[in-house]
Amino acid sequence: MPNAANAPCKLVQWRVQGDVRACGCAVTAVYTMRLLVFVLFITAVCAKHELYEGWKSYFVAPSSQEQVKTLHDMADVYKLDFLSAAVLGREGLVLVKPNFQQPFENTLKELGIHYSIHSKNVKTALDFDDEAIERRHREVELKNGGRSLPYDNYQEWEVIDEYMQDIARRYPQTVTLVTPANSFEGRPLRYLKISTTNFEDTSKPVIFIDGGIHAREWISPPTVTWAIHKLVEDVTEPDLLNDFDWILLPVVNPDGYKFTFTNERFWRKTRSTDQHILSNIWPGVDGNRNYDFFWNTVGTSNFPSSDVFAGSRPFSEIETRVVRDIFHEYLPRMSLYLTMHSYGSMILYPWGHDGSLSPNVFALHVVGVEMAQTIDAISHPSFPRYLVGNSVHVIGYAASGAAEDYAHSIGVPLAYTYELPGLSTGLQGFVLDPVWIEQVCWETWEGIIVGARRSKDFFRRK
Ligand code: 0X9
Ligand code: ZN
Repeated sequence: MPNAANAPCKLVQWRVQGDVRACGCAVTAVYTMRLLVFVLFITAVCAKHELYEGWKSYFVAPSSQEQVKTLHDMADVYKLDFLSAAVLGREGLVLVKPNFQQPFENTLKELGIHYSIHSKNVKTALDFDDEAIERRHREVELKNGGRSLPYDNYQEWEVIDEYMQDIARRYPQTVTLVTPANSFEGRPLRYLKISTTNFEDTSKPVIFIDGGIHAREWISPPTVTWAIHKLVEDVTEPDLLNDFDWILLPVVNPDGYKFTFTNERFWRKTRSTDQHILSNIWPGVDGNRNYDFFWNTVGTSNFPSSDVFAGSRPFSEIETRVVRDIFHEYLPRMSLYLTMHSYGSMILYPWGHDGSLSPNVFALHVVGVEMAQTIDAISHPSFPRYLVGNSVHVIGYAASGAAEDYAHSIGVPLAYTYELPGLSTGLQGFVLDPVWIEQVCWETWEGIIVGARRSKDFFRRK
């Protein structure tokens, strides 16, 4: 197997076409982005993933609800890290550290829970991922199709950030860049407002989509930047631009996201060090446990070493406060909120802390199913069909303090967590080879189109 760490670093290039070429400052911006991609790429391919030496990943396939629950309970005992939840009829993918592998396998055998090994050494699999990413970088010039942000490969934070600034400069009539705060480590937290009326026509519904709250879920931010692309650079659904105001926040958690490219591929949380006496040793809070909705009551931890540490209080994190403030600023007009996660091909709706249903469950379910059916109809056969439903019932565990629950609890009528598709067969790299990024983005956009249009119906009736 090729070792990406020793591979020569290649310059990344992509084609500049159409209106990008027509504008001098845009060309400069695109060259800046190229340079950024190059510099960041060197960092990425040189990462060695030593931390994951000897770790294994397993597919686990529970055959009853009881086994789903047992698996979930085993997470604490064996320090399991589920990259994709194991649900009935759909196997999950879980990382297991060396010390726990034998007892974990023994327990699975004892309980009759079916499993197979996905990767015998996670570090090796991550090196393989690096190689796939490098291969895509080599092909990028051929494939980029004139878009000013590449979808041939994972998008690093600096590249996304530069893209957002560039789009705002190039399309001042419709795009406003907002930077309400900096992240814990000082990166600008930015979102784009996209509107034909500068948000002044208050009869229009507002749609809010965010991504990247969980740092390691790399497929999430590109689905949000793709939405920007489709609303600004390549408008094939003009009604979506004319009839709605949009808020698009591709990376809620830039510190964590950055850390997954430079240090730990499977980092999930923020990077704050002020939340617990031990936060300097174990930084970070799970952003999706930090919202003020039954905060820290279920599926969370008080301990900062946990991947589901809820923080010291609701909205302890600047990153979640920024999202909260967007909800409140546009609440009366917000018809739809989507928060992009991975992976599992699921569309989840409230309530995620106890599995009970909202009074608006009919609308939530109908629109959720329509988005899923639309995606399934055009989806690549390699991806599983979408599952739609209440998050506890579909994903198999309860968790409080999540974004979609908070949004719905304060009055956003349609609020969903998307668990985007993943592929993890054999040694095909960890979750999704970069060749699939664009496929996921355009499929997901088809779902967003339907969700947006249907949200208008429900918004009028609000
Ligand atoms: O556990 C989560 O935060 C989400 N899954 S992930 O694998 N991306 O971490 C699911 C959140 C589901 N929503 C609620 N619990 N409300
Ligand atoms: Zn997530």
